[in-house]
Amino acid sequence: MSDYLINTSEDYNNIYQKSTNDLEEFWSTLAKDNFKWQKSWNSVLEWDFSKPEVNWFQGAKLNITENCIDRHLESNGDKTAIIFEPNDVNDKSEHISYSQLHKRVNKMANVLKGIGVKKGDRVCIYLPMIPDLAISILACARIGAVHSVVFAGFSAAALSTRINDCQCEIVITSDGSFRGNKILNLKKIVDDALNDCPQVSSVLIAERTKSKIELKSGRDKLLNNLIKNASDSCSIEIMDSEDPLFILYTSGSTGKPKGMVHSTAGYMVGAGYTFKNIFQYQNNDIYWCTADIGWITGHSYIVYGPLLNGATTIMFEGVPSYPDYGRFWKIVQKHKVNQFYTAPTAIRALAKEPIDFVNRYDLSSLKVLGTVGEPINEEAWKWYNKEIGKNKCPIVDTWWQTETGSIMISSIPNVIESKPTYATLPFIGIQPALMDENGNEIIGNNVEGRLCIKFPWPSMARTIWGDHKRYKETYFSAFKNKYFTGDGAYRDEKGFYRITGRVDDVIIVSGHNLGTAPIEDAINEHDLVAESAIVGVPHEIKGNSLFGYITLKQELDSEESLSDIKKDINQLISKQIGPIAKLDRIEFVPGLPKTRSGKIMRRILRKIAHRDVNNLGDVSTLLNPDVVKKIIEIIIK
Ligand code: 7RM
Repeated sequence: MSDYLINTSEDYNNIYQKSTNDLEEFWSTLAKDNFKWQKSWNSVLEWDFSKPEVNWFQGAKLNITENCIDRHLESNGDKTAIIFEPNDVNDKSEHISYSQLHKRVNKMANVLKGIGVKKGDRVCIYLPMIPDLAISILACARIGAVHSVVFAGFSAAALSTRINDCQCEIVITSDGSFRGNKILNLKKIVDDALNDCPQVSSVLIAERTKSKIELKSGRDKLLNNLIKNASDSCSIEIMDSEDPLFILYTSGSTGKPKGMVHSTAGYMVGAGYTFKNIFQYQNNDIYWCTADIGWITGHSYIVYGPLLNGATTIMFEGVPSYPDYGRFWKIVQKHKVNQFYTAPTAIRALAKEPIDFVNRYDLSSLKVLGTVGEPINEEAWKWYNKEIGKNKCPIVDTWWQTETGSIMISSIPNVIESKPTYATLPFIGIQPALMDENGNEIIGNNVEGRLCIKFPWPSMARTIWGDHKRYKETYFSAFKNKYFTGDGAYRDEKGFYRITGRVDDVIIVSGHNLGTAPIEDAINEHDLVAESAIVGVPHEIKGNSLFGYITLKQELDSEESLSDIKKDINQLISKQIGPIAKLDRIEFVPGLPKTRSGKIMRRILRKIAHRDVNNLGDVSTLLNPDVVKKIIEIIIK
């Protein structure tokens, strides 16, 4: 029996060694001894990055919800699985035990079966951070349906694109959602989206805000009634290891979002093992990740990772600023949170507020702090360490991606030391490589390059839904036989990694990954816009803010009409993508710098937006070098 727990730096060194000496032996022992299987595998790993094809634990049978719920029932049925902390401070929090969760998931699973959902069907989940969200996810997994959660801040257009891409016929939503002092009418957004999704046959509606909603007869069904009448027992669907568990969309550098497909067994092993070790979760700890379940962080580290370990996980419905900037710390005190996992953008926003919002609360329960989503700057790191961790909580800066399924590079509390702005060392079984622009691996330390991963790991995404070719082009073509992350990284003298940021056209704003292309597509829908280019500029709180260069089809000189166009542009973006993608600054320019093959030179536009114009590099190869001077005059007045 080996759980490969990492408690000391010796453990880490030994287990890491073991995992890289014999990848298959390591992962198969871990998988066999720590998870419940209905049938064992015939082969541990088959892979070929040139296709790319990756199969883990082939031939094995399992259900992930048996691992997340059923196997804890006997010894831990009364233990709290989920603590739901509502948006309104005056509302009571809800504690859902493992046995209650079991019943609620079964009921939901039976509701889904009742409307005809079968193994392999895709179900779109568009819900706020309420228990129904976690329950719906698990209910899908229980009956072998593939869940596709769409973040409930996305617009109708973004939702319909995602529903149609993987051809969902079922949508689960709610009447509305509470966010701070706002109420969002989710059902209305779904109705708008479904105008473009003729294949959707059923919409299940959870009750949350009790807002008035319109029901389309034959299609829309209130969940409450169905749940009441459903049986609370539901046997598990037996799944193959490589059956898809879920699809989750992530922005790409070209227009369409990519539906990353995660498979069942490998994802389970990755999410379970990383959670336990990186957060050093102990039996009675209370763990809280502030992410939204609409993102991968919520999938792996609010739902699956914690539940696989029989942990208690908090789901928070609200926002850090409501009713005031002390809300996070109030929740930490209230539930005596032991592990707290959030994003740099939240840390920066809270660090700007008076320190009294922190000091009002008792944070002594905290043992481990985590950060994820984008590079954390040193100042924010230090504030988090001192003001929240009181200099006694190790910080895990966890680097990973939607595509990787689970954490890839991170320190480990009391095992691998924290170092400000560094994700530090690769997790067990992960072998990173830094590559130069000619495709050669950069050996040694104190070097910087493009971050790749050399060998498969269990929780990696297997494909992009409906577009394996794009999967290959995006991740396996830049560097031969390696997975390319899209990030740059620096490796210091000790071999610690510091992620330096994206090297492609993805910009991370307040922790949301935004591709430049879909935003530009939205802007270009404006009748008067000829062309646009988006770049990111450093922003104190959001990490980056969006700066848009726009060229118009005809000259307009009235300030008033220009400012109307700016408003229209942001409205178009809100409608197509969501308010998170709105531009902070819009500038009208006479042209965009382009290469001879017609590619917009974002590098130059980025530098100008950064006011770094003395070092633009070689602009002589541009099709239109004059335009650069004109843009500089406009931007740097
Ligand atoms: C988990 C998640 C992935 C991208 C990734 C990076 C950036 C994530 C860190 C980070 C520096 C970190 N998935 N990123 N974590 N950069 N330090 N600890 O965020 O698919 O939404 O984003 O986020 O650029 O490629 S994601």
